[in-house]
Amino acid sequence: MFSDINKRRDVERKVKEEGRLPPGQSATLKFPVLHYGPIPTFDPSTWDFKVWGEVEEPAYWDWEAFQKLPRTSVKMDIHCVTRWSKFDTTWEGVSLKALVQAGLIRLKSSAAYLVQHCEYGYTTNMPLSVAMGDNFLMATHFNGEPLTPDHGFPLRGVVGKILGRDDLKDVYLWKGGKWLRGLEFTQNDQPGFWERAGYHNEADIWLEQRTQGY
Ligand SMILES: Nc1nc2c(c(=O)[nH]1)N[C@H]1C(S)=C(S)[C@@H](COP(=O)(O)O)O[C@H]1N2
Ligand SMILES: [Mo]
Repeated sequence: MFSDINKRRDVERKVKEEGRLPPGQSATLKFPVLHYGPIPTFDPSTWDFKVWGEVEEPAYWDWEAFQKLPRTSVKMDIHCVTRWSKFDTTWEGVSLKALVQAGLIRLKSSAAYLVQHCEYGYTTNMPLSVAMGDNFLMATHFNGEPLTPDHGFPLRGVVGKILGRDDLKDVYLWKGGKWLRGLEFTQNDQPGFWERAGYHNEADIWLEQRTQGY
């Protein structure tokens, strides 16, 4: 539809003027789906969430217990390395920073990196400083609705840019693992699925850290 095309152009012009369009990106009004492999099924009676590694004690929550964790909502712009950006997306779920502040996860001082562990063995890594930012969320809801299966239902990591929070590090969306099942804290960096496949380890969207060695 012509009106959709015009609307997309208007949004792109606006975010560009506002300095919100990272280099090499274009705005989309759609919500593309990107992942490797099949979409897992969800069974609330067997789903669980584990936290292990450099923590004082491992944590374990089943689906019911996970619902009782403190919840946070955050508005962000999300940026995929395949060059689409989606603006003003609202996510709701559980923040790692909030869990740590509430003493629900007790990190050892040796914890320096986070590995997100997802269904089918997908992993992605980031420094603890990035994972503890307000722009990393373990999300159950997108724009007020539960996630759809293709976007990571029932739980996914999501990372993006919070307007005005220039103190935070902004990384590409692959650093948010869909169908998230656990967090591992490590002393040493452990490149994840796309990072081992040639994507950049740090993934800064403003520096266009897309791939390694090209
Ligand atoms: N489990 C899993 N999570 C994943 C991926 C994947 O292949 N598997 N791909 C990542 C990539 S490359 C992107 S851009 C985002 C896309 O999220 P979306 O499909 O909700 O847009 O998911 C990320 N999370
Ligand atoms: Mo991506």
